[in-house]
Parts: sequence; structure tokens; C-alpha cells
Amino acid sequence: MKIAVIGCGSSGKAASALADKYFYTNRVFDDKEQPGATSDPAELAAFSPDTVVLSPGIPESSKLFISAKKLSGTEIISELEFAFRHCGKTLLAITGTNGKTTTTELTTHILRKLGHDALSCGNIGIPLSEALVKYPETSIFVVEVSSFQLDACVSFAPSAAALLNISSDHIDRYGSLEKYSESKFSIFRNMKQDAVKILNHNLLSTYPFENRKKILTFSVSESSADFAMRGNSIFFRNEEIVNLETSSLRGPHNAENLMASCALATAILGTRTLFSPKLADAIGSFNTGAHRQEIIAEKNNITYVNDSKATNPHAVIAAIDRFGKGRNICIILGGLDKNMDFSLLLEKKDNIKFATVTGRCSDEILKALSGIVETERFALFEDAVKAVCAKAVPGDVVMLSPACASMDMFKNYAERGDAFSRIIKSII
Ligand code: UMA
Repeated sequence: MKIAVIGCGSSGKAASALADKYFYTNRVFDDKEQPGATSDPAELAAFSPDTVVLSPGIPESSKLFISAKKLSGTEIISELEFAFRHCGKTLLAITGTNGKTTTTELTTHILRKLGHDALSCGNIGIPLSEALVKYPETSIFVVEVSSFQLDACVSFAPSAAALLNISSDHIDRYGSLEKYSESKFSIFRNMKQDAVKILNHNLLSTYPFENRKKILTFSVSESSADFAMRGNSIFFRNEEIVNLETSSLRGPHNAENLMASCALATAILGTRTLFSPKLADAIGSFNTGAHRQEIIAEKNNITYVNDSKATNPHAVIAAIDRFGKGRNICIILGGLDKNMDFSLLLEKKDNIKFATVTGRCSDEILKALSGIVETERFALFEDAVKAVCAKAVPGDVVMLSPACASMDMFKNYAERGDAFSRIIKSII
């Protein structure tokens, strides 16, 4: 079999390594000049692959992708699909606009604490192809799945899957929220009848498939969901699983992430798992990771929060819900737009005392907020951080929760979060 891999990033390199493992003839292509990759679409055509494996970040406009589509008899699949075909293990998949990474880490943490050999991979940073090559003995792969990875899937059929939520994101690539939703829902498309499909109760009415068997729903606001919230506790069909007071998981979004994780564990281990003391212990020992609503400092009754991972307005709203109760937020917004609706942030206009705006989509954010929220534009990220700090008084929260991707000014969200932490530590 001849495989052409498009994209020489982490997914492409991992897909090539997986192809090597199976002794497939393979070549890596990239629209940019990259060591170890070919950029000429004519060479792709001349290679005449049986299968083209697409990295998730390759858009329709890629010259190589356009060239691949012209090849007759060549199948085009995503890296996720390619890896799935070589997996053969229990695979739990998690998608949604927000909370994917937390839910993936939490699910893996719970399964490990329950004595299972689970590994987080996928959009979280280690492509499934890489996990299969490096950790072949793993018995449960917990895969964070992006819509980009779902596109060009043909037979991807996880053992159980969760769709956490859908809100405006990546509209630059999909053109509309409907098309983006279609991509997200496709996680369930090929699943077996008896495989458990887990989704937010508010998505049930838009569930597009006839086969509605084996669905588990969760919700913090809908009491008829299978996993529901009463007071501070999570219930499964009227039986209490855990009181969140004993965990570091705060806010309604984290309660839903936890419900989805519990549902995934139930899907493969059965409902008895939910009421085991080991589960409560596992939940109690979980800590959310860096760059996600991470309190990096508290000084003079001002709380400093690194939420660099918030790359869309809904994630920002979730952070304000968590930290904004009775407190004013001084926030740093901006970065690379994905054609999002920033006016959604106005839902929290009473919590936002001051917003500094930076990065490539400053105009769009200022247009949405100006006249309603006090804003100021800065060319430099550092100046934007310093300005919010200057505005904050005791009782306030200083928060980097930018609502945008980072790649206009940073390598990734982690580098942006690190820069924020460094600047804060140099000021306070
Ligand atoms: N490239 C082309 N032509 C193009 C565009 C890119 O050849 O038109 C090449 C680039 O030159 C580069 C390579 O493609 O060499 C990069 O491939 P990629 O963009 O698919 O990135 P990877 O390094 O493979 O990382 C991807 C995910 N990136 C994207 O989906 C954009 C990573 O998610 C993921 O962690 C990794 O696979 C492992 O699975 C990042 C992300 O931003 C964190 N994801 C989005 C999100 O979470 O919102 C979806």
C-alpha cells in the first residue's frame, strides 16, 4: 500500500511513523518547504498513492489537498481515521467546543485510578497514530477529537463517545455553525448500535441520526438528563454519585465535563462503577491542568487567572461564571479570530470592569464591546497585561481569557499563558 501524508506537523509525522510500522511505502508532503517533506503537488500526483492521509490543519484551499482530490482511485482520509484502522483497542472519543481537554484528562485519570491502563491522546497533543506506535500495550485510548480530525473520517467508530457542547468556533473553516455542528455530530455516525453515545441534553433535539439507542445525556440545568445536578452533587438517575465540594472541579462547565467522564467510564465498565468509593476518590484527586482557569497568583486580594486555553467566547463566559461571582473582572482579550461572534461576551458585561484588546482581531472585539464595556487597544501583549493590572483593585480578578487562538503572536496557547504568568510575576 502506498500512503501520502499531507502535513508535516505532529499528526503527519506520527501517521508516517505508523505507516512505517506496517511497512507501507509512504511519503510526507507539506505546502511549505519542510525538511523531510515534499511541497510540489505534481510529485504527489506522480507518487500515485492508494491513500492520502490528511493532517487536521489542512484546509480545502491547500494546493496539495486540491491536487489529491484530482487523483482517481485514491482514498482521502484523516489521520484519526488512519490511526483508528490500526487501533483495535477500546477507544473512547471526546469532542465538543469546550472542555475536551479537561474531560479527556479527567476520564483517563478516573480510569487509571480504577485500575485500568488508559492513555490520553488526540487533539490534546499526542496524535492517536503516535500513541499507537509508542504505547502499543495501552488497553484504553482516551482520544480528544477535534472537528478537523473528524472531517475525512470514513469508518471511525469509537467504543463510546461524548459530545460535550457546541458553540461558535472555527467558523472560518466551516462557513456556518450548522456545518461545524454536522462535523461534531459525525463522531457518532459509524458507531455500533450497542456503543454508548453521550451528549449534552441540550443537543438531544438536534441529534441527527435515526438510531437513538444507547444514548446517555448529561446536563447541569435539565433534571431529566441521565446525569443531572442537584445542589452541589451529581446524580445518575436519582442516585448521588459525588458532591463536588470534595473536588477541585468548579463551575457548571466542569460539572458537565465530569458527568461526561463518568458516562464514558460507565459505558465500558458498567453503572456499578459510578457508586464505587474509588470513583469518588479519583474525582477528589483530579486537578485541572495549566492554562485552563489556572490561578497563578493571589496578592492584595486580587486573583490572577491564566485561562489562555479559552479560544472562543463561550470558554470566556465559563471562566467569568466561575470567577465573577460578586467580583469585577479585568480581562485581556484578543488574538487570532476564527470568525466568531464576540457580542456573546456582552452576556457578562456587568462582570467585565475593563478589557484590554490585542492581536489580529482587535477591531472585531472592539466593535462588539465598545460603548458597553470599557476597552483599550494595545499593540503589545505585555502592555495589555500591564494595563489590566494597573486597573485592578482589591477584590478584582485579573484574567487572561482571550476568546481567540494565539498563533498571530505566539507559537501556541501554552506559550501565551507562560508569557502572561511571567509578566504577572514581574509586576506583583
Ligand atoms: N500545512 C500545509 N498546508 C496548509 C496548512 C498547513 O501543508 O494549508 C502544514 C503546515 O506547514 C505544517 C503542518 O501542516 O507543517 C501542520 O499540520 P496541522 O496544522 O494539522 O498541525 P499538527 O502539528 O499536526 O497538530 C494537529 C492539531 N492542529 C490542528 O488541528 C490545527 C493539534 O491541535 C493537535 O494537538 C495535533 O494535531 C495532535 O493531534 C491543536 C489545535 O489548535 C492544539 N487544534 C484545534 C483546536 O483545539 O481548536 C482544532
